[in-house]
Amino acid sequence: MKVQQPTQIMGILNVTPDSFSDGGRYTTVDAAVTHAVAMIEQGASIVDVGGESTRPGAAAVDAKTERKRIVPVVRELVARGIPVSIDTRRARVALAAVEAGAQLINDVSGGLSDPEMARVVAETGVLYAVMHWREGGADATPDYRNVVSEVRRELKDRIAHLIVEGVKPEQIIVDPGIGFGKTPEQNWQLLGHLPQIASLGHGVLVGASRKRFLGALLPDIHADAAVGDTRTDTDISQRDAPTAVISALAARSGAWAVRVHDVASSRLALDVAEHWRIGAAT
Ligand code: PMM
Repeated sequence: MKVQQPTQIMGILNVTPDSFSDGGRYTTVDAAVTHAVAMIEQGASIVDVGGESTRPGAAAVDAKTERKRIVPVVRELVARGIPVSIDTRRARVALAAVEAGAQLINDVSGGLSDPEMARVVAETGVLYAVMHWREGGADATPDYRNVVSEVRRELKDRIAHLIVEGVKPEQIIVDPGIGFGKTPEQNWQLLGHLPQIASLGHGVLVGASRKRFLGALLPDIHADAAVGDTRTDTDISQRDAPTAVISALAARSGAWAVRVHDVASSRLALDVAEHWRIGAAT
């Protein structure tokens, strides 16, 4: 897989019992594969398999559990010719996934969680998505003076470290880490300044799908106390429309890929953005 335009879709496959929006659904290999095949049919170019939830307050899993969750799924997807990305912060889990055929390592900690990660990336030669992350991850304190320049600078530092460790520039993809220890305002600032992140000279991956800051845009369907106050599937899927709009705008800002749960709505949004681009160019 190469970093290229137009904007690609990375479909999310969380094989965890507790991910924030789809946790518990794809915990059998069969269910996971069926969902991955559907995402490819709907227009995803790659499926991002994750075995550890990164949501705020999520329980940590050990490496063995994470590996046992993801490797059989990666193997099955690769056997069907589906390009696979592995969402992990652990070098050994990443290596096991690459040995099973994964083509991209997606590390939400940008290499900060595991000092061995850079070596695995350099030795395997696969693509590496470096997400912006500070200690504490989703629970980190959002104490930025200028979130865009600080995220850019910290990503630049991570890239410099990776290059020293032998990773090739063309292997590196950057991600501003939307929702990870950032306020809603900071998330919007990062999205609004994606070209500044792109100016690092690497493909940009954007992961805003169904995140909490989008929920704040929706009408308050819990206003009536009699309706109850538990979040339902409908509440979560209402975030797919704002997610799709972000996909289209991210494409206009030159994103390499968007990481989304609902592939069909983002596919449509990207197709609209592409027709718009062609319309403007002809
Ligand atoms: N967000 C989540 C997990 N992995 N990876 C990248 N590169 N970027 C993200 O923004 C990102 C990620 C958390 O969302 P999920 O629980 O829905 O997977």
